[in-house]
Amino acid sequence: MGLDLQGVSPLDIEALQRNLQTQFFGIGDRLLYFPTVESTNTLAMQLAYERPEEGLVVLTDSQTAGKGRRGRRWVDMPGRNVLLSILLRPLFSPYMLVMITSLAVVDAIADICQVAASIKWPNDVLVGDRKVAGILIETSHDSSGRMVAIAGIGVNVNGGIEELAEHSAMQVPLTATATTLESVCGHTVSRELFIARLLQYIEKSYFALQQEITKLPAVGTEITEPSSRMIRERWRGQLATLGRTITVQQGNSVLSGIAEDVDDSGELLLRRHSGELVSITWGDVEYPAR
Ligand code: BT5
Repeated sequence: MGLDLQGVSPLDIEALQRNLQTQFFGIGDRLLYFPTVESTNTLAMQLAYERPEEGLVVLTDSQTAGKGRRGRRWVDMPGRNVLLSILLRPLFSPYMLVMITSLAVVDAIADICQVAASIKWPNDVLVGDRKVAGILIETSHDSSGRMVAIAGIGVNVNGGIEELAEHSAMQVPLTATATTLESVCGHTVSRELFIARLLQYIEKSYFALQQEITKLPAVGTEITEPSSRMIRERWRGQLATLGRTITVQQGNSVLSGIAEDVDDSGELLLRRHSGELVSITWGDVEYPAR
């Protein structure tokens, strides 16, 4: 079955390649485009067994089974969004991948749309209180025990939110919770430029972290701030969750309190109304109506 792009153009891969300023990510045969796939994350993880090199980018115009966390769905409008996965082999912990990818999305939005986005713990990118992008990090290990990670990123780029909502059959209507870059910046956005910028930001932070682990500074070189500390601080600074009264849904249980801080591992420190400080490693944060 052909891809029904409903009058919109598919990704222009040549334009993307012309604009790519990365060293490895998506360069040459590390860029794979498919008009439609089940899920770029699933495909990238399958490809990891044949092509384990870091920086392989899988791109699509439409997913038939886009994945969110814990079995949830990621909805897209064919031909309008950014839907990609990057194969990585981090020497560092996956929580830092959540940080560098969400920061890269915030930075690309600022560059391309001149709009300030923020991060909702742990991995949603919001404009105002509406979700514009989601991130799904999945990991596995190869036969030598080394980690393979797939960083999946979905960004609502063009079209209005009503159109996006039409593509979903979700209990919570996306019209109430989501937005698109076109809606917030008032004009259509080049997906090719956005992807080029996004990959550049992710590659820069990724290699800085890889090098921090493999290299000690040579004698006589200036000792700079370690990249991991800078990234943690920037991520913390972009977390719109901090200081807010929140609820955290963890399966069937709900915790509430004030999001006081995050620790070095990205865990959320929640001050419960009883005064107790609890560390949250997973869950869905909601902001009750103010
Ligand atoms: C995420 O999960 O936000 C991760 C989304 C990752 C999507 C990318 S696309 C490329 C790659 N390939 C994949 O198959 N996935 C990745 P989570 O935090 O669990 O949020 C999922 C929830 O967000 C859903 O239950 C909906 O409520 C909401 N949602 C779904 N689609 C949305 C959209 N397009 N915009 C805003 N919210 C959406």
